[in-house]
Amino acid sequence: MKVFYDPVQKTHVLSHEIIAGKRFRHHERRARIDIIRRHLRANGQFEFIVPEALPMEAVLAVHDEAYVRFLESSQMLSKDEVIWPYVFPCDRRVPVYEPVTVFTAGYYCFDVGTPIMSDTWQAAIAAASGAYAAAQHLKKTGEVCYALARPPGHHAAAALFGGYCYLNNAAIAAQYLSQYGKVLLIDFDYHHGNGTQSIFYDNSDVFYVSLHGNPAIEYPYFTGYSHETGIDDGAGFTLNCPLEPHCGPEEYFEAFKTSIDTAMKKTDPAFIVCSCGFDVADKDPLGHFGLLPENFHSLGQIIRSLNKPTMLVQEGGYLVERLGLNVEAFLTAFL
Ligand code: OKP
Ligand code: ZN
Repeated sequence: MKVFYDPVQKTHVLSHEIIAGKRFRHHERRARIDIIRRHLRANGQFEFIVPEALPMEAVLAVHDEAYVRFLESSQMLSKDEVIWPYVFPCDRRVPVYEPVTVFTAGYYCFDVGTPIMSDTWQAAIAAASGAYAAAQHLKKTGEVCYALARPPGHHAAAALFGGYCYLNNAAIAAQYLSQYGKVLLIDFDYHHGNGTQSIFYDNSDVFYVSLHGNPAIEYPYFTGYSHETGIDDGAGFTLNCPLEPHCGPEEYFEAFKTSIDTAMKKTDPAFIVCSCGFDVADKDPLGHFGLLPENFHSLGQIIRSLNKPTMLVQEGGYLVERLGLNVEAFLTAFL
């Protein structure tokens, strides 16, 4: 299986984050990449490819131009500077102004866990390039492939970063593929992909289906309820399945099969893009569905059995010591 990954993705380094007022070492660590690479290398059935930089049009097909220019301008930061948003213009009825200093970066942001450093842009572009290269490879060959994306993408909307995400890697891939046929975007990360949902909310070309922790008590809290089903052309093309934390593998798989079945009947997709969040793993510090390595293999088998051209994009997964094993168990189901 081809794996798209660029070492530049490791230059983005996050020190800490504040969750509900408490300081933690940041969960989105570079070691996540290392352990996945180590496992896939040792397995021997994976071919690593450094993607070419994606065309800016592919980014702008998903993200607003001013937002992209803002992110891009962060390359001008010095090595020790950090843009760390902490004030957010929530009432958008009054005109708000484009950010000019670190104090106004909240204009394009929705949480305090997602700082911007001088290397953030190049890492985000490299991750998005991997997803785009995977989409091109899928279109050309129909072969399953995997983008080892970091930073992740599914919380990033057209003009918002947050949830450790800056560019929406899976959405960029899905948007590209949707030129050639309907896309089913399956998101199994523990957290609702508010960004992906937002990007395709009024679009019937990409069906978004997500299973995630109940947003009443789990990040990102304000979206992911089952009554959110899309608007305008996209009405009926979003399917959210919130589950209780600690529901366990049995209930999870039942819900997974039912949701995917509903989505497949509604779209009959030409392509599947899968946002793969391994924070549904047992003992993950940020997710609580309790999936074991063998459960990830089954998850892969279910997606494979849909029998559609499929590409896989890495999202979350923060239990570093298990992440490589879990990703390997999942991916080998497609071989
Ligand atoms: C990114 B992805 C937990 C707070 C967690 C941010 C989580 C971001 C997850 N109480 N804060 O894996 O969906
Ligand atoms: Zn997550």
